[in-house]
Amino acid sequence: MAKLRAFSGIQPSGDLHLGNYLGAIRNWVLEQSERDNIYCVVDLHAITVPQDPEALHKRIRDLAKIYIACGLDPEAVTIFVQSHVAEHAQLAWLFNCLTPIGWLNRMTQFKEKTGDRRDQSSAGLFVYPALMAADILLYQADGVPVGEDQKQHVELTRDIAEKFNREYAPVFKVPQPWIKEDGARIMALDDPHKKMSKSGGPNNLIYLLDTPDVIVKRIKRAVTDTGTNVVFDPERAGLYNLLEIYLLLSPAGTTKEQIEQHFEGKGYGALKSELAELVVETLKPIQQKYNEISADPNYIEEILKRGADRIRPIAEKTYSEAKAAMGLG
Ligand code: ATP
Ligand code: LTN
Repeated sequence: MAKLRAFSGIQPSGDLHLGNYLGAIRNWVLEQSERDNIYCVVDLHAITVPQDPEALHKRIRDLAKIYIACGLDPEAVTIFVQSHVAEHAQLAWLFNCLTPIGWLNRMTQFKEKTGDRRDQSSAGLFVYPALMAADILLYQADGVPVGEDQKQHVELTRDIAEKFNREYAPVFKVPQPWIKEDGARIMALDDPHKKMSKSGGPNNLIYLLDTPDVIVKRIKRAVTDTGTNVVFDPERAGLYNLLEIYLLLSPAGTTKEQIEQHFEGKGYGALKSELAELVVETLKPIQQKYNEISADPNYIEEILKRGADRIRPIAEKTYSEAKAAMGLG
């Protein structure tokens, strides 16, 4: 039986953190052998907000290196840069013309990101979900492995595909959001009621390339409550978040009960120091691999070129079908 195709992407808009790893990349890595995988560095999405050109160029490469350092096998998985395949922007235009403004107005991420500065934000930021739909639909992906915050965008992608298929011709596969229950929403260390995020300030997150000292410091300072017993209680949001991270980084098959037993009578201090050790040990091989890959700049350039060359024909085929269905050309 043919493998199901996964497509996902991350913006090269800042350094990656533990939330990005646990909510997205780690799942890509764990399931890479069961699927046909396409993973993109979505640079066209990054320019929806101002970027320094030189820094952006570097961050695109750094993000692709992180994908590989986290364990994606570049021989088996396609890794590429969005702007290397022109059809993303081209199909996005067709979708901009197909998508009602009302659908875009409902996107909570846009509202959260712009707040009361909506009129100053770019038109690109507003139509960003149509570009994301183009990314996914160009490759006829079956599913989109992402964190919980992207669910609404994947649902919009489904609506766009269905509208196109209904009004023109059945060109697009309608994809599923692939969101895991555990890890889909890692919370900020300094405020467990907000998600861990690149834009949430330095004390809210742990970067994948942070040094052990910084990791220990951030976890020690993580906000918890005045309780003492270490149990998975969703009402105690800070503690729950630390335990979720601990569970996700523990060997496969570890249960919540085993973790609660392990910490019985030990208190929050013990949890924090063991968790810090676990995070440091998890990130160590990722950081080593990242440094290895960085030693040869040509390595990543070649992978990205090969990746785009490999999947461009799929994008070209889908785009030409969509164009023809709309009567263009
Ligand atoms: P920003 O702060 O700019 O919104 P971000 O940190 O949310 O950025 P993205 O680049 O938007 O990160 O997300 C990349 C991937 O990581 C997406 O699949 C997203 O769902 C996932 N992700 C981001 N933050 C978290 C989180 N706190 N928990 C789980 N998954 C997350
Ligand atoms: N919107 C996503 C990034 C993104 C994406 C995609 C994710 C752009 N295109 C296609 C999955 C599939 C974000 O901000 N994390």
